[in-house]
Amino acid sequence: MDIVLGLQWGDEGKGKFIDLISENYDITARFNGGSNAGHSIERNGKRITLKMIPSGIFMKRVQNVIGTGTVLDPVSFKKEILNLQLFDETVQPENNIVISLKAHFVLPTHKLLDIFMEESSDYITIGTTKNGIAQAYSNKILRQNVRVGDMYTPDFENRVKHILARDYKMLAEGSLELPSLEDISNEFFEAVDFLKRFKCTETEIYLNNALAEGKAILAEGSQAAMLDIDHGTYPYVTSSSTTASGASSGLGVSPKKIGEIFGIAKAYCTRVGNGVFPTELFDELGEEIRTKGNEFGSNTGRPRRTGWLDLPALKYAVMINGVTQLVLTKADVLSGLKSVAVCTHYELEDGKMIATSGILPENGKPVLKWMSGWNADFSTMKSPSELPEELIEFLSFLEAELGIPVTYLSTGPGRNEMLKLI
Ligand code: 2SA
Ligand code: MG
Repeated sequence: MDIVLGLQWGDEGKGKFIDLISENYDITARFNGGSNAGHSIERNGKRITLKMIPSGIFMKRVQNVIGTGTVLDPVSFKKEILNLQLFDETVQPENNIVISLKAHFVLPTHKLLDIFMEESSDYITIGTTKNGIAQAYSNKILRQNVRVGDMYTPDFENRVKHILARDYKMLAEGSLELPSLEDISNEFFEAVDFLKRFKCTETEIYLNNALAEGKAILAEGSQAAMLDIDHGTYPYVTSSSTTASGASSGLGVSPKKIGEIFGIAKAYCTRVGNGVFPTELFDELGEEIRTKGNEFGSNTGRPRRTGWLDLPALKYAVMINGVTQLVLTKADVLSGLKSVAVCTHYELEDGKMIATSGILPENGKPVLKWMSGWNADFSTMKSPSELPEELIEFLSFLEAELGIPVTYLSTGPGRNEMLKLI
């Protein structure tokens, strides 16, 4: 099993890369997160953002697994499937999606509680996507939640109704305008009925049997290393394991079965939501990168914060994930700049330099190395031999610093705008 992971704060271009390489696999599998993901894929000049559906969905022979480590919102999933069918009427989601019986449900009140907590001064404001992710995962950990497999049991409806009514009592204490309990409940159960059209099974067994038959699996990470619940910039993180070990536990596939680990990073950094961002640019250049790179949340439309590449954080992400190949995206967005910067260290007040870290120390500041910028027409580029010298130097610098090869370089948003370097 190979894995694709984001190495920064998300939106590195995972969807596009997976769509491209999924033809080499029999199965793509999501192992974490839920509808908070936004994996953008371009097809025939049109763009779609997948939230819960794995990015292999456009390959007819690829099966797409929604694994045990995910949280599934049936209401959002139903909308996503209907939207997908409008986008491309040839896809056959009912034949190509396999869902874990052990994946947890996101309930309608989880989403309302997410909004409630984000807006209440009693809680830290994280800047979530308001998809109820933390609420579903916390109820899973509390052992109070319902799972996909529960929808086949006779007391499912009662259990869900009980949870919804209980959550409503808490929500009623706030000032949030609430939809009627009956409406959200009906919408949820209708969506659960829709979900029953899909194959729901013990995906651990499905995946391990597939491996035993020699099939190739690609695990698709959502969000990214610096948003990992354990290893990210807590508390400004998502609530799942976004790293390589999360793929193993979220799918029930042994770490011994893991092969290549593709880490995706942008040539600069972006972050959406709150939290530390050592190399953030607050000036016009930051705005220029945002506009040129179309750095807006693919689902929520939120403007993304922009900044220079953060090597200490990237080294940390490569280390904890055991990344074997780096895929670099968005270098084309920086084209035309006279010089580009990379943060190589965090410098502490006493002059001590930190080269690898998942947290910017409180009294630390980023140290920037300036390199010559590049200028090229990436839209017509067909071969690595056309790469400008300055960019080749930038790539060599990254390879030397990270100790892994850069094997792919994205040259634009389109499906085929990707160069294989090695
Ligand atoms: P949540 O909703 O509980 O997971 O939010 C917690 C933090 O995780 C961040 N997060 C994301 N960051 C970047 N991209 C994400 N997906 C969408 C996209 C987001 C969008 O691809 O564009 O459309 O806005 C994503 N999902 C979660 C989030 O910003 C919080 O910092
Ligand atoms: Mg995204």
